Formats: sequence, C-alpha cells, structure tokens
Amino acid sequence: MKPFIKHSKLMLAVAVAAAAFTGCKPKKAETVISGDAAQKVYVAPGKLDEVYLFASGGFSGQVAAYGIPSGRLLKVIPVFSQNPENGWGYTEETKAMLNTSHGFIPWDDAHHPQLSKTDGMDDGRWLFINGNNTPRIARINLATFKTEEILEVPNSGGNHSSPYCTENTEYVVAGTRFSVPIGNNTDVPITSYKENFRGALSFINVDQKEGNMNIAFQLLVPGVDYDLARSGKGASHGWMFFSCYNSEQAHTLLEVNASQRDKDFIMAVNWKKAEEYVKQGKGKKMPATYYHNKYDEKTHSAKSTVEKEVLTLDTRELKDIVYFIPCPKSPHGADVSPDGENIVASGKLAAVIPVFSFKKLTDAIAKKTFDGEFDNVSVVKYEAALAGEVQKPGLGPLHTEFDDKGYAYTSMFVSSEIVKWKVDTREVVDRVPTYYSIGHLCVVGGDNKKPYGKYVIALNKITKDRYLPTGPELTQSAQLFDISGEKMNLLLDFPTIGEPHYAQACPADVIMKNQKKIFELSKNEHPYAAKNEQETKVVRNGKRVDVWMTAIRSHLAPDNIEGIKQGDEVYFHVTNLEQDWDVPHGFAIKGAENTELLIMPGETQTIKWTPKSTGVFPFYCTDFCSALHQEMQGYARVSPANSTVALKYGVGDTAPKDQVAQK
Ligand code: RUQ
Ligand code: CUA
Repeated sequence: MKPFIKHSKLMLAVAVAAAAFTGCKPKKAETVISGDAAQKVYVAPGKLDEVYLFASGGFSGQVAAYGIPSGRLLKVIPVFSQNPENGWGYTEETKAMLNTSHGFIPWDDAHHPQLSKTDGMDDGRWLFINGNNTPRIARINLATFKTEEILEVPNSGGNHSSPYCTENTEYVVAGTRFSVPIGNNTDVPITSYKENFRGALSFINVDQKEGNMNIAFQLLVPGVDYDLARSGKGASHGWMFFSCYNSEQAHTLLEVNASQRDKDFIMAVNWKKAEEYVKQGKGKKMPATYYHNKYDEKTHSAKSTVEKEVLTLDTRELKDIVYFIPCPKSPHGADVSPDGENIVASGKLAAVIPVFSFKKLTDAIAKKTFDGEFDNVSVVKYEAALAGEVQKPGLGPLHTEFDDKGYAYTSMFVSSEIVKWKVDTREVVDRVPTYYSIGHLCVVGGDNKKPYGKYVIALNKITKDRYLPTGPELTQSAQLFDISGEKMNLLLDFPTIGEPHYAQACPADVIMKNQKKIFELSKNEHPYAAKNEQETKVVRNGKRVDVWMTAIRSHLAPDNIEGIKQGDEVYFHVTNLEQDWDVPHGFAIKGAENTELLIMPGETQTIKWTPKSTGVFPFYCTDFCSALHQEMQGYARVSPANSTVALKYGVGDTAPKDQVAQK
C-alpha cells in the first residue's frame, strides 16, 4: 500500500535522537561579544527603534511588541487571554471576543504571529495569530494594536499549521495538527484512526478593506498531523506547502510510533485549483458550529455570531488539489524562499535539509512522476521534486527564514545553533550558537519577497544561566544577531513575555504610517456613550442600574451617586472625553470583582459591579493622567434592598445636595 517508503526499524536511533532532543547546551556558554555590539543595540533615550518585533507569548495566549535593536518591550496586546491591565475579556464590551462553541474560553496557547501581506511584503495592516488549543484565528488591527476579530475553526484539533497568509492576504490559512473524526459521527473508537480521522485545512478569506475573515472553504485531507505551513509566492503563487508528520497514522505513543518511517511528507496544495472547484459548485456544505467574534470600532463593542456550516472540498474525490512530497524524518518547518522557487523542509530527526524546487515539482506533477498514492493523494517521487540537500547542517533543524542577500538561516534545536547557508548552492557558510535550544527564528521580513535582513532573532526555549534566577521558573528569552556581514554576530539577550514561540518583524515605518492616535468621540456609536457631561445620567431598570459616566482631566462625572441598593447590578459605562494622544483614563470601584477599566481617548468601556454590602464605596481613575489625577475620584452609596433612598447623582453644582441622612 505504501511502496515508496521502507519500514526500517529505527527504534533505537529514534530513542537516542529523542533523548538528545530534550536540548543540549553548547560547550561554551559565554560567547565573545565583539566590542561594538553595545553600540549596535543602543537606542539613545528619546530615539526610536528601527524595527518592530511581534512575538507570540506562547502559552500566555497574547502577543508582545518589542523595539529592535534595543529589545525594549513596547506593549502586550491581549488576544486569547483575559488581561486585567486593560480589562480585555472582562469588560462588557470585550467578553464576547472569547466566546467559542465550548463556551467562554479566556485563554489559549498562541504560536504564530503573521503580518498581512501585499505583493508578498508586510503591509502593516493586520497581524494574525493562531489559538492552538481551542482552534481560533485572531486578527489584530495594527493601527490600534487591538484584537478586532476572533474566528473559531471547526473540524480542527490543535490549530498549529496556522495562520499563514497568501501573497496578497487573499487567505489566511489554518491547518489542523491533530487529525480528528469529522462529520456527523465523531463518537468513534480512537483505534479507528485510519478509517475515521481526517485533516482539515481551512482557507479563510480576508476582506481587503475591513479585514473581516470568513472560512471560504476547507480541504478535507488524509489523517496525519499537519505541523507547519507557508504560502507560495512569486513563482509559486497560488500554492501552499504544509509539513506533515505521523504518516504512520499512529494514535498512541507517537514519540515512537510516528517515527517509524524514513520519510513523512510535505503537502503541496494548489489553492487556485480549489477555488475553481468551488466556483464549479463542487464544494459540499457540512454542518459545523463555530463562533465568529467581531469588535466594532464604532460601538467599541464585540458581538458573537454563531456560524452553522462550512464549505468542504474532499481531496479524495478532487484529486488534483493536493500532492505529497516525501520528506525525511518528521518534518517540522516548511519554508519558501523569497522568489518562491525553493521549499525548505526541516526534518526534526533528519541528517540533511532537503530543498525542493517548485519548478521540478510542477514538472513532476505534469509528467505524473509519482510513487504511488497515500490515502488517495498522489506522491511525487522524492528525487523528482528535489533541488538538493543541505549536507551536515547540524542537529534538529526546525525553521528557516531568508535574508536579502540570498542566504537562508535555519534554527537547530538539538545542536542549539543558527546555521547560515546559501540558497542556490545549499552550502553551509556560517554557524553560531544560541542560548539555548532555539525553536523558531525570525529574520526581519524573513518570509517576504524582498526580506529586509540585517537582524535575525533567535526565539529560545531555555535560558538556564543567562539571567538572574527567579525561582524554578526562569524568564523566557530572545537573542538578537547581526546578519549584515558575512558572519553572524550575537548582539543582545532580552527577556520576553510568555514563551516567545514565533515572531515576525518589519521595519518601523511600515507600522508607524498607519497609527491611530485617538478614537473620534463624534464617531462613538456605543449605546451607552455620554459624549459630554450633560449626557451623563444614572437610570434604574428593575435591579439593573446603568451609569453613563464621563472621564476628563481631572474628574469623573457623575462623581456622587446615591440610591444604589444591595442586590443591584450596576453597569459603569465610562466614556473618555479626551481627544489627545496618550491620555487614557482608568476606572476602579472598591469591591469590583472583575477588573479595572482602561479607556482610550474617545472610547467607552463598561464594568459590571454587584456590591455585596451597604455603605459608601469610593471609585477613582487608575491611570496617572494629570497633576490632579489623585483628585479624580468619587463615591457611590449603597443602601439596603428595601431602602427608600432615591436615585440621585451629579458632580460639583449638580451633585446630590439634599443630604439629609436617610436611614
Ligand atoms: S512550532 S518551535 Cu509550535 Cu511554531 Cu516550531
Ligand atoms: Cu484620569 Cu487619572
């Protein structure tokens, strides 16, 4: 059934390699830093960095933006996890962003940030990132550095080969890592993997104006693990390349059982062909329940919609959409050279790095130079698609990115180094140790048609002795290398939030040109916005009390509220009236059980408060906003449930005056 691959008994070799795979330390932990390294990373106070680095927080579920070369942390952008700093996922407006078909899921494991592309170049519009565990794709607006949309991906498990943009962000592509049972009967024995488990590769259409995402179609593909992907570009525009492991189709002890074969696969996907089939009506609608959450910048609020079906194309029937290329030993990264001609596949347990030629691949497909089929997918002969192999690259190749001078940089997990090699000759020209156990790496614009180059950033798994110790958990870290010369030079270690799983970097001006400084108050369509102090009010509706509040330097309005009763649900809707850059206000009230607010200029945000006792409760602004920030405070009085204290509110002259004590 699988004539093209020898079943060799490599158990021992695998065990040895796997033992080594836990990471080893280069012999010499102290590197010699050349004298000018400090100067190269020194960004003088008041000066701006040259490059933005967007790194995922890995298991933190967030994204962080850093300046390069300084390594300064600029902002943590909350995505999949609640963030009390700014109320993300706690405020009434943002809670819906974390809705899924599994309920409200306020965390995830985020792996691969991906900058949107125009003509194969980072365009500074959006940053996409995958939620791995509860499969979702998020879109961050880079004008505001806010997460604007989160789309759940059905039929997926471990949304890992994801998200990858096509050349003009026609699609964001999300492949499943785990194959799972799909369709109407998913309650099947795990041992029926080969019969019942399938992979799904989702092509998510991106609206070019607003960025809105929708699943255009899903390809149903053989049941293996789809690990990583990259889009074709230039010569290979219209194609997508996925690395696949577990071609053994094992469902238990994959460490051993998925390392049996000499070769797994790269899957080449002709998505232009898939589009044709969709146009011809060959897609089938499949029932599927998944959430689609959108944050509207006008109402400053998120809404969830529940989608009920997904269009699928079955590659068992539509055979000329996908092809397998054999690829040595558990491939991890599948990366495409700037011209789109070379596909670099890194086998975690392989001794060489195979580089496939897009031209040879398409010739082989045209001539049907196949070596049988795997689960109804044609397998192209290895040699027929191969441009050549990088010999003796190091141990444990994972990921490759490219510079502007024709070189590739591959991360080596086991030998803990970056290896530089020439793309056209595949000869290794330099290697440099990383501290320690590098996973991904990131060249500035390293997946673009014209990479910016200059720096490579190592995203390391272990820091051991590199920083002051902080108990059992040490900081996570990245390392910056200068790649402008022949030799790579280490410049800087810098700590990161969470696990810096993967990162993308682009020149600062690409991002800076689109920056938004305020939200226009006149365009605020939040239903509870108070656009000036005259519009502030407090309204009771049964047990619900809504407070239309404003914040401006340096008072909140209203700042005296009476007539709230125990058992009430109080909603503070706070509008920041400022129209100046960098003047947020905060809001907190004693006993608030969820979070504080941090409200940007022109924005309205809401906190729900259910006072648990009677008394007078102070509230105040939490963001130091002016010399009189400390005066930006007020009181809410809470009376017993049966009290007759009337609802009254105001500020200054309008503050409740008939303060005769009521019982
Ligand atoms: S994978 S360390 Cu989750 Cu991006 Cu290669
Ligand atoms: Cu507003 Cu402090």
